[in-house]
Amino acid sequence: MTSKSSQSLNIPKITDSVAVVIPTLNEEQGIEVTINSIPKEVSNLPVFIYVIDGGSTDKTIEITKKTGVTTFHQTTRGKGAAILEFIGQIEPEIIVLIDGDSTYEGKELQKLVGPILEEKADMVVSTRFEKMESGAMSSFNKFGNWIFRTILGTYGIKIEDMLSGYRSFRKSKFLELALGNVSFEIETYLTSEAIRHRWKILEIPLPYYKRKGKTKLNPIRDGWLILRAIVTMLIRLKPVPFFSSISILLLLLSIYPTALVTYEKFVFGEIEHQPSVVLAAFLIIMAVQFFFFGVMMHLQLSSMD
Ligand SMILES: Nc1nc2c(ncn2[C@@H]2O[C@H](COP(=O)(O)OP(=O)(O)OP(=O)(O)O)[C@@H](O)[C@H]2O)c(=O)[nH]1
Ligand SMILES: [Mg+2]
Repeated sequence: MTSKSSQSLNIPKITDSVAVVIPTLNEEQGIEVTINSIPKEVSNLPVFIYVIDGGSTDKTIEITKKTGVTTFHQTTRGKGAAILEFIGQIEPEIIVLIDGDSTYEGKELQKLVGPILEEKADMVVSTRFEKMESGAMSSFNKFGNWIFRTILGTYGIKIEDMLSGYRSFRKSKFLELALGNVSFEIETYLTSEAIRHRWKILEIPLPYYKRKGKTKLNPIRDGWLILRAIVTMLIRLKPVPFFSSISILLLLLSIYPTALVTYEKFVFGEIEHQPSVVLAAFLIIMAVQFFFFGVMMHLQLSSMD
């Protein structure tokens, strides 16, 4: 059976169990393999599979119904919105997210669930880069991932694979997070909120395969959304270092006009490039403003903790 109500009627208490949540949008080629790869039980807990569909027009729904997994129909748009819309209605306490394109190793579920049950981690993330099948990720996406990792690393946030779609956590802890309105970039906001709430994040390298079917990811549009989410993340998590780097950049830009007008003043007695005075003053004032903005943000955020 596949409706929400029948699921809760048939299974009276499933909080002590594991939910594998699969967001799908036209995944007829990968969904069955994904579902079949998921074990029926881990750590003696039953595993329930929930598909949240974003309006597939291919055979995805037909296949999920045939395999008998609970299928929700999203009323919003985007993978992140799909998860946020239904996660509160999913009964099991342990949640595992996995994509429906058969890129992740469903049969490794134990590795994601075990550390949560043993309280060794609040979130377990399967990282993709170490055991990636050749051709599973485009060079452009690899480069994007490297940029994001480097930006975060510069600010002391060591996350190997922030964008992995295969991860586990407790539902009760997830519901405490302020995730707001996310469309696709749920992984970034989830990571950011998890760090802000001081979750223990455990990253484990697991295989990552070439997707079946067509990607829903638009590298430019989604790359931009992810970058925006990263900037939001840095403002929230590292306000002083983040705004100080803008200050330093502005101070560096001010060196040339400042040096020019100072040189003219001392060597020729008057300043020929008057606009440079305005530019130098503007850049220096902005640099100071950004620095204090970061400090104020830090004070504001620490008073909210
Ligand atoms: N419910 C729902 N699922 C979505 C939506 N968009 C994408 N998905 C699913 O989210 C999962 C991840 O999407 P992908 O297109 O594989 O994105 P990706 O894994 O980052 O990109 P690839 O590298 O191409 O695999 C897949 O199972 C998609 O079917 C949506 O709007 N709603
Ligand atoms: Mg994928």
